[in-house]
Amino acid sequence: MTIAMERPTRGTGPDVPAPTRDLEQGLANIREHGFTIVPDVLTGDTLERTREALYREIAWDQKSRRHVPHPFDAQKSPNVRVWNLISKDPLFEDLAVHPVVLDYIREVIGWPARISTLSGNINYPGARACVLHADQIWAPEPWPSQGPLGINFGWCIDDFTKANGGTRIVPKSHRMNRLPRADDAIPEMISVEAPAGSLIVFESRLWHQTGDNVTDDVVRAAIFGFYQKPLYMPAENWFMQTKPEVVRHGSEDLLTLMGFRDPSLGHAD
Ligand SMILES: O=C(O)CCC(=O)C(=O)O
Ligand SMILES: [Fe+2]
Repeated sequence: MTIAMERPTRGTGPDVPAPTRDLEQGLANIREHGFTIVPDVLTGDTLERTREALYREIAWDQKSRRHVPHPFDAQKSPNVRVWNLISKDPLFEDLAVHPVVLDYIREVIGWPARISTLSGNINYPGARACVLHADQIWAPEPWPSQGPLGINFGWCIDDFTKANGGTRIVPKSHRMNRLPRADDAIPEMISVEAPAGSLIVFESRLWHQTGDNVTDDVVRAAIFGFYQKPLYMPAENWFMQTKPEVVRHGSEDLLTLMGFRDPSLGHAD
């Protein structure tokens, strides 16, 4: 499909809710716009150590030639994804069960939920936009009218700008309650611009994509945590890839999200 590259607006505007730390306001933003931005969730030393840990894992993946291109990303684009973060550093476990994340999960899709992925998405200079999509792409249409089947959390590990490929969003597109189609009119998009440490929270029907990184030397690193109602299969296979020490020592919330606790569909004892 052809994607509008122009008219992304920055910051706030009529369709861009102001960043808020207030849960009720954030939930109202998600209902109205499909997304909300929570500022200063990671700060100071925690943000710095999380950034170091992410860049360390990227370097290791590249050194060990593990990088596998993701089908969403433009071919030959310098966009790198890093999987299975939960097993790679306790700092990433903390992101997966951050209290702000758990609050939104409970309110938007309910509890227990499943974590589908926690992955790094690093947009290097020259990286091209990924395909416009909604994250519940796996759900056959018509989608249920009651609400989203999942919720995504984008951790800004570096500053997000329009130029370095901050996530592009089609505000209110969640109300279409379907995937974008090739014959849709070109949608108006905004580029999320937010400082490192911000959290972008968007429900799974919202149309969005990684932006183009048109800078010469500014990297945009992010971590995306996607959660869904527990009857859907996670994209990452936690039973296969999780380190034994995480299974032994992870928090109850984490193990519930990964399927190690809740004795329902697809659980493991
Ligand atoms: O990289 C981004 O800004 C968006 C990534 C995304 O859409 C996804 O991982 O589902
Ligand atoms: Fe997505």
